[in-house]
Amino acid sequence: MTKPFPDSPSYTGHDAPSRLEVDLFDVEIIGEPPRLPNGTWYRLGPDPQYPPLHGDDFFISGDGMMSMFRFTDGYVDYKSRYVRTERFLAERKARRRLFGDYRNPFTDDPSVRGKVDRAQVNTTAWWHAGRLLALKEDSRPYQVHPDTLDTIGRFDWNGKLRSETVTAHPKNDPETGEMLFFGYEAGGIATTDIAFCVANEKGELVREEWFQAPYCGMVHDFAITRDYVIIPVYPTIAKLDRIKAGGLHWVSDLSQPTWVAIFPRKTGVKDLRWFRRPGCHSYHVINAWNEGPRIYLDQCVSEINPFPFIPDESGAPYDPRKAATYPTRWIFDMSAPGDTFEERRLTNVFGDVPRIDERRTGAPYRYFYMGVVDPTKPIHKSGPVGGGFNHVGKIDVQTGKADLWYGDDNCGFQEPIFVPTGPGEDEGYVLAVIDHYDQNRSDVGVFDARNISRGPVATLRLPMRLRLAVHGCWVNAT
Ligand code: V55
Ligand code: FE
Repeated sequence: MTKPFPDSPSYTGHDAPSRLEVDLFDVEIIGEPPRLPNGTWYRLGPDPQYPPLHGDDFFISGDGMMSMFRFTDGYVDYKSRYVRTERFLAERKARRRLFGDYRNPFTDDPSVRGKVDRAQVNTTAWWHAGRLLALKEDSRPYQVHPDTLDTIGRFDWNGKLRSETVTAHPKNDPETGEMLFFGYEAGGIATTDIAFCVANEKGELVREEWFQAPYCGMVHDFAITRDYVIIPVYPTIAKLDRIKAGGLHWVSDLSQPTWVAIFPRKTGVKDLRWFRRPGCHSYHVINAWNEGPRIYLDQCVSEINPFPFIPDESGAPYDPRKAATYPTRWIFDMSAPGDTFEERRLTNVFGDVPRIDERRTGAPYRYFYMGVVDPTKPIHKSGPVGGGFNHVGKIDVQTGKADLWYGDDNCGFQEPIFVPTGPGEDEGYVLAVIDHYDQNRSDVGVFDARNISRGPVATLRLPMRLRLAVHGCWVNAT
């Protein structure tokens, strides 16, 4: 590589590109060896292979790096591999970056523009029906081998999928074994097409229905309940003219409302109803469920788009207080007419990357786990993905109480995940990467889900830094 990475926040410090494909056999375990079931924690995040084509780019515009911690009989092995996307291979051949800015194909090098798939698949490692998928919301999945992390190839359900995109936040229904998902910009860049899809428990695509959004807004996540599908559309808006002119994919326009599409799982989008509230933003759903026609949707909600690199249409400067992502409950009544809904905050702390016991997806639940930001303590980053989480937290949505652990002034946390060891939704372990900003190194904290504030019961000590991985999943060996 003859061109260095730029000296900008996306490419320096703890988030400097790692680019390392690692095989670390027998990770050092400090403390009580965790009695986790045998299984694997897969994680995926952006890790740019080459410096940006046009000076700088956003953190979320890196090549997908899949990694795994494999737990076997009390021992842990670590492995990481780039997803060999068509883009990754083309750039490797050229020994430089060929693709341009984040979600802007009009800025690509002419040698690849419109000819090579620009998918980076860098956001979520997802497991369904025996397949490990690498997902990013602007493109279709890639499939990765669960043991070797070798790339199997592009995955489109045997050519059946029509949507050009698949969300990084599908939902596996624990009752039916189905994977429900959606794609926005389904018909192409800046379109208002949203596709809703279902893969059955065998992993076959059995349903794909399209509908139109009021504008091309960002739809990072969605929710399912036993009877309904909920797809919120936020006024972070893509405009084709701007993108074609080489401008930003996203600008936030809070003069537009937030729209929430709700339709019955049984009858689909022909019975879709839109609800609305003043413009706001959310990246992540916590969970949702329904009691008859009453639907409860819990999400981390902020007043503005919390990514500092997504500007406001009005020119308003980034305000970290308005970017605070508070766990919030929205309550919809499908038996009443109208397009409004109730809203209340679930707790006084804020944070993001919430995770539940996924055996309760779409059903009533009590606890979730997330990265928590305490603005009175040192914050090492901003934004919702790796947003300067300075605590690991467990929130009780019945009482609003938070069980928190603060490491020290020089550390932060990546997405925590819950691994059950019994039927209870806090009966098990919480795993979270701990980034030591003062040591250029990371660890994994293994917490007792019933006592987060005690601190890790075991620490997996790593000899290297882990660049931020956005989302992961736990897969039992059986
Ligand atoms: C997010 C992450 C992305 C992306 C859009 O977590 C939104 C939010 C890592 O990529 O492209
Ligand atoms: Fe996400």
